[in-house]
Amino acid sequence: MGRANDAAAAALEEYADLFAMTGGDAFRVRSYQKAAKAIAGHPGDISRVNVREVPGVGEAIAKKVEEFLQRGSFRQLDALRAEVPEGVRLLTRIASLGPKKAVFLFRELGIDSPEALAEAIEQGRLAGLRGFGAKTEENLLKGIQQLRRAGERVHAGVAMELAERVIASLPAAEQIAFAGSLRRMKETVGDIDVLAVGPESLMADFKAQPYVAEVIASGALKTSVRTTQGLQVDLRLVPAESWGAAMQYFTGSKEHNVRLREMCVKRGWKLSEYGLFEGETVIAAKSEEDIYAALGMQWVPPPLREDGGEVEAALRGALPELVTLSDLKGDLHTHTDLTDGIATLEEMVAAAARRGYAYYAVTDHAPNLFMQRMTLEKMLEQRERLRRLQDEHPGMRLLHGTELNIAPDGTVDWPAEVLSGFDICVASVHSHFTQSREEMTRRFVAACENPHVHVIGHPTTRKIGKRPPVDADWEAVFAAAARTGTALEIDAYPDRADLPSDLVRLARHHGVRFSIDSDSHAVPHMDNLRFGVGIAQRAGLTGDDVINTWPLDRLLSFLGRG
Ligand code: DGT
Ligand code: CA
Ligand code: CA
Ligand code: ZN
Repeated sequence: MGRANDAAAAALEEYADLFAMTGGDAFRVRSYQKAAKAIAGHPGDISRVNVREVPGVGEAIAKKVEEFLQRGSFRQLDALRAEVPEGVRLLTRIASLGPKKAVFLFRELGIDSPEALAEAIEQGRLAGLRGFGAKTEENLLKGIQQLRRAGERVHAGVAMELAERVIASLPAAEQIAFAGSLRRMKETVGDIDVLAVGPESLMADFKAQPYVAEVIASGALKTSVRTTQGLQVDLRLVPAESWGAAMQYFTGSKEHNVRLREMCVKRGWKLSEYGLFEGETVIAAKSEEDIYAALGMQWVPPPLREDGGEVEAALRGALPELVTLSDLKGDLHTHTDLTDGIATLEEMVAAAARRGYAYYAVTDHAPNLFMQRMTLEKMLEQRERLRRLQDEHPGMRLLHGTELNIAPDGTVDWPAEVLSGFDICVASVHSHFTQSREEMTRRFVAACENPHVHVIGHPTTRKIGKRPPVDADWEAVFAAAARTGTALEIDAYPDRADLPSDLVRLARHHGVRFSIDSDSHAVPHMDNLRFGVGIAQRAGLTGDDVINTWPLDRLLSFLGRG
């Protein structure tokens, strides 16, 4: 993403928030938010092209963006920043506190942070204020506590494991499923939303589970708990006849749902978690498919429900045919105990065969990752072992590969004559994460230009909650990958989730191909591919975009081994 696009989008978003807080018109707030999103996702660099070309950017917004590009801010933003301090904006993240009340508290009592609000409540300074009774104060304190704890989102791997555990723990449910960001396969999840049809006793069953650390709120139809891992789970009981409507509503995203509700309003219909209604008459409620069909559109796969153009596409019947897990014919990035994996080559290959793969690559680390103690000799021995294993697996092509280290100057571990002996070379950044943007960009471009490098592994190198992404001019890297026919990896390991879906989408604009890999270091890690597929789906990828959905001969010719 171009820096200018990101920065301008962030400024517009900030402006939208501040505008809402100071009582600005909701319609205009939405139009700023939409313009920010469109600019962030626009493939062209807005410091070079006319920003008026971006859909949703009218004259007034274009002027603001142009001023921003010239001097890093714009007049209206400066004015609102002066009016509303940073801490006051944090107040609106407290669950029960809207923007207007937050600004009111600041103006009346000088409360400028969640901490200051907690203190004011404890000192009784809110007593007697209109709209702030004892019950409200209690809710605010709870909200502040939640905000403190909810700072962290977890990656989809943690969330999926817990969601599946919750579902398995409630056998009395007639129907049960998770919705929310997890169903949309977001790379990080704030809380888990589970819907169920079943007896009221489900709520008691839920609260009694060993994974429950604290019951946050409990009623006949909804119970929220904090689990021993700290993650919140909401369980909602829904009527069987509105199962589809409830799944639709609670899957979100909120932005997607807002779009659907707008379409309904135009027709005089109403869409809620109970169904799609015309007056008292139910038009659709039982299944999601019915609801989307009644709105005259294709059913939208959850990973696309982010108001990123999917509503328009579904209305035209033009949704992409998304890549699925069963499309994947093999894995192109895996490790064994020759380096930092824990399973043997034989165990990994046997596991791949059980999965019915048409091809499978072993890509242990190369020598420049010194702690792995790799040598050319060990690598060649492994190659021989793999060739012998090939005889036992006539239906699956075994590929001997390596995961190279991209040095700070963009070179890799071995000379060309060694590299050409591998069936596949993945190349990744494993060191010097803090190079400047220019250096990092040159580094990736050089790796792409190396004719022996087929795939760039986990390109941003981020680890969710642990390590930020490296800084690079991704547009330049993606252009180089497309030009050189180098695939970019979607590393499915859920704490990596790398590339993330917004960058996948952008890379695809440049014509890049992708490899969805597990980066397995043990047999069970192979199951993680589903998270990579989720990322690919969020980016709208089809099977053709993903090299490891291709038949063996097409893959081999991509690898120059045809
Ligand atoms: P998260 O939990 O932060 O990862 O993201 P979500 O999308 O799971 O959000 P969450 O848990 O707050 O709500 C689940 C879905 O329920 C959300 O995607 C849309 C729907 N929803 C919840 N509250 C509202 C609301 O106030 N308005 C609208 N339009 N939809 C809501
Ligand atoms: Ca959620
Ligand atoms: Ca929730
Ligand atoms: Zn790696």
